[in-house]
Amino acid sequence: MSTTPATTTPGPSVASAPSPAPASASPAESALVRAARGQSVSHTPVWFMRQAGRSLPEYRAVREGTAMLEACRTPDLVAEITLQPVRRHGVDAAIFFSDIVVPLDAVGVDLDIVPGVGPVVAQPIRTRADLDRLPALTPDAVPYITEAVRRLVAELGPTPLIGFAGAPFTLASYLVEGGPSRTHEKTKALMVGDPSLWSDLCARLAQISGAFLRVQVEAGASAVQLFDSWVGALSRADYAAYVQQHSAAALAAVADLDVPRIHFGVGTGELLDLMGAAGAEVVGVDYRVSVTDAVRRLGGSYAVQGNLDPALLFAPWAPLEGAVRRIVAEGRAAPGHIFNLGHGVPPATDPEVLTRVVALVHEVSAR
Ligand code: 1CP
Repeated sequence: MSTTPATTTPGPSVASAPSPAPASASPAESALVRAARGQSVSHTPVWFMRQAGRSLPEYRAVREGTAMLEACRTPDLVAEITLQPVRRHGVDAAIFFSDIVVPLDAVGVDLDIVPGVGPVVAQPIRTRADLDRLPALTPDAVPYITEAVRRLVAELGPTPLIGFAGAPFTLASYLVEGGPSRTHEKTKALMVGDPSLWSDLCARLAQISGAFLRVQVEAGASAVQLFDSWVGALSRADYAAYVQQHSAAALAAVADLDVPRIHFGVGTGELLDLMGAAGAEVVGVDYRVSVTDAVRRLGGSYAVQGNLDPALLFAPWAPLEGAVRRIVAEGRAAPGHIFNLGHGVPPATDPEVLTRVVALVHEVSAR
C-alpha cells in the first residue's frame, strides 16, 4: 500500500512516475492471468484497450511516415509500439500492436486503414462469388506476427502479452459495408436475407480469426481477447441465431492452449451471458452496465473486465478517482476482475492521466 493518502494525491496535471505492476514469477502467474482464471491476486490487474496508439507522443514519433498496415507488418516497430505503454504506465499487460483487419490483409483482401476513418475495403463481400475469393488463413501467411510476438515475449519477461483478433460479426461488418458503419444496414440485410451465405462468411471469418489467435498464442501470448466491437447492434435473439456459434468457433481454436480468453463488445449489456457461453473465461463490459450488474447477469460464472467510461479521462481528478475506486470495489464481488476502460483510449487523452489511473488501481486494490 502507498503511504500517501489518496485524498492528498496531486491532480493529473502533476507529473507522476509509473508504478510498475508488482512483479510475478512468470506471465502464467501474473495478476492478469490469475484474475482471468478466478484465482487470488495481489492486486487488481489493469490495462487499457488501445493503450498503444495516438495518445502517446512516442507512438506518433515512431509511426511518422509509416502507414498503419505497413507498421503492423514490421516486427521491430510492432515490438517497440507494444512496449511503449508498458514502460510508460506500468500496466499489468501488453496488448499486441496490430489491427483486427491484419489477418484479412494477410489472406489477400484489398483493404487500407485510412487515417481518421479506419479500415476501408476495396471490393466489399456481398455475394457467394465474393466469398469464394476469401481464402482461409494459414500461419505461413503471417510470419511477421510470429516474429513480433516472439521478440516481445522475450522482452516482456513476466509481463503477459495479450493477443487478439476481431470476432466474425465485427469483421463481417467491415467486409460487407466496405468500411466503418454506425448502422450495419448491409450487414444485417445479408444476415437475415441470405442466412446460408452469412453463415458461410462467418464460418470463414471464424477460421481466420481463430488461426490468427492461435499463431499469437503458439508464439508466446499469455491470453487472448476477441473483439466483437459492434455486435451490440444486435438483439439477443439475432446474436444467438446468427453470431454466437461463429464467435464460439473462433474462441475454440485456442481452447487446447491453456490461455484465458476475454470476449469484449461495446453496448453488449444484453448479450453478456451469451458472450461468456461462447467460450470465454472473461467477459468484457463497457461503461453502460455497472460491474455489479454485469456480475449478476453473468451468474458469477466468469471473470469480468472493465469498465471506466473513457470520457471520464477528461474529467477533473476527483470524480475520475471516485469512479476508479467504485469500479475496483465492485470488482471484488466478481470471480476475477481486470480493470480496463469501457472501450479504447481516446486519441486526445493526456497520457499522464492513464499513468495515474494505473497507480490508483494498484494502490486501492493491494491485498
Ligand atoms: O494510423 C493509425 O494510427 C490508425 C489508428 C489505429 C490504431 C492505432 C487503427 C485503425 N487501429 C489501431 C491499432 C489497434 N486496433 C489496436 C492496438 C492495440 C492496442 O489496443 O493498444 C487494436 C486492439 C485494434 C483493434 C481494432 N481495430 C478494433 C477493436 C477494438 C475497438 O476499438 O473496438 C476495431 C473495431 C478496429 C478497426 C479500426 N482500426 C482502426 C480504426 C480507427 C478502427 C475503428 C474504425 C471504426 O470506427 O469502425
